[in-house]
Amino acid sequence: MTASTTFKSRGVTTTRLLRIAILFLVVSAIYIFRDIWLPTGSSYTSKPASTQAIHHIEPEGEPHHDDIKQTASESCFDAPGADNVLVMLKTGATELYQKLPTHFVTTFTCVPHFLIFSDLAQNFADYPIHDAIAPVSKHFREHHEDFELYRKLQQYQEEGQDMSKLKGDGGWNLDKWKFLPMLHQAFESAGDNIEWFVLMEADTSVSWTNLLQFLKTMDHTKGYYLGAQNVIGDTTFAHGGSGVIMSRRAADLLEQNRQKMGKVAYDEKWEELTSTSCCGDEIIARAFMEVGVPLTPAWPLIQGETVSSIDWKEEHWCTPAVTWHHVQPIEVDAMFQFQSEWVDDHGWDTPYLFRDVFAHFIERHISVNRTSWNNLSQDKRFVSSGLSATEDTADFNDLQPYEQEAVKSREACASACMQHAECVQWMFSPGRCYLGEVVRFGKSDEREALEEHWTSGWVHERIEAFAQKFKGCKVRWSG
Ligand SMILES: *[C@@H]1O[C@H](CO)[C@@H](O)[C@H](O)[C@H]1NC(C)=O
Ligand SMILES: CC(=O)N[C@H]1CO[C@H](CO)[C@@H](O)[C@@H]1O
Repeated sequence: MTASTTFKSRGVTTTRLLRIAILFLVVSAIYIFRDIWLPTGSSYTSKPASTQAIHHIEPEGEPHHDDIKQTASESCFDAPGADNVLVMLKTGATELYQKLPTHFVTTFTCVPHFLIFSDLAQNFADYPIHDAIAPVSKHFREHHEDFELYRKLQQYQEEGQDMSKLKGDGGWNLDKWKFLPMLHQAFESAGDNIEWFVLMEADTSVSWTNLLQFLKTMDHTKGYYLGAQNVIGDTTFAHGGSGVIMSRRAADLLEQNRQKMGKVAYDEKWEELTSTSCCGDEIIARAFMEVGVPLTPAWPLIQGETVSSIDWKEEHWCTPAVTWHHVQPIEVDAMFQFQSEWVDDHGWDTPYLFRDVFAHFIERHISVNRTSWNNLSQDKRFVSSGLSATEDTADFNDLQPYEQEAVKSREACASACMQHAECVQWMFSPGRCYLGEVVRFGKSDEREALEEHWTSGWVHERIEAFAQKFKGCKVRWSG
């Protein structure tokens, strides 16, 4: 709307004002009565109505189509399948303010249904944060040593103190108690439209487009419990931080079993098991096993590494990248921006693969050598005899002459890499030369308190040749 059109004539201005007034009333009504009209349960947090309303307002006057280019982030809320997924984010009160805000302004702007679970009930702006631990029996909550932090958090909340000060104070012991109670709360409150449940943590990054496309490859009426496979004792479980996916059928089987046994007896049994287990994600696997739903391995789609630490090898290259773990807020944002660009260019039915992530984030950085850089090369280690070495380092005297030479300079180390046919990257610090047979980007060690910093380099032609081998490869959806 511009001033010139407004002052054209009185008639036009009045009609316009009327239209704006009606629009305003409609939008206000939608906002005020949204709880009645929208079928979501009260435990659901959906996108704030103020931003949702933006979708309902038509641009005033002459539409300027080039000004209102629909970007991925505007349309992502309506992405196909989005309405059938409930995302649960597990966090803790000590890290909440550091890690949660980024998710709200990135991934969660696309997620119609999500629940935040923590170890303390509170609000974060307009969003309710649920206490996952509240349903745990009183005798554990009030007396068990694992719950010391839980009790302390409540005291800090009452006293209006900053909960982040309690960081590192037994958060790990408390964490395992959140898992199963949290699933029950989500499973019980989910609307009929929910076909998939996805559990993530505050340091997990989820690709919304790849996740939705991955879910489309499976049938939610079958029992699925998926994730990055890990083993403890004789339990194979989905690693929590990498992300866990559960079908509606699996959720229903679990809840039916709990009903059948009686909720109180069931919960008591699993609390006892939790008290002796190391980890909540392992407990989930056992609870699903009990109802005949074993883990379906989903690594490497579901990933425990970051873009910097992952080994860019064959298994990954043509696989869609669904999650990352141990990510910082800046990485959550970077992946979200990448996804938005990707969807703008490719729509919602083409997944991006690890190789696309590599092309976007890594390729341009590895054409140069980097000083103060630890590239995580570790397949061959040459260490001069005077220096401390790890167990798997070969005896210096057993090395080939050029390998002994490699510990003397970065040039010699780079040249040793060229002499090993499999070597694609090297890292050197005086007295040490490590070679890598798979690309890992690594990170700056400039700020680390090291006596000697590393210099790293990559063999660009060999990496290029590796990438060429998979040109035109088929998308690998199975783990
Ligand atoms: C990296 O360093 C090695 C050893 O000094 C050298 O041979 C190579 O040319 C350098 N590569 C680039 C891209 O500068
Ligand atoms: C995987 C690996 O090689 N890690 C090493 C990276 O370099 C640091 C020193 O900068 C070592 O402490 C790590 O063991």
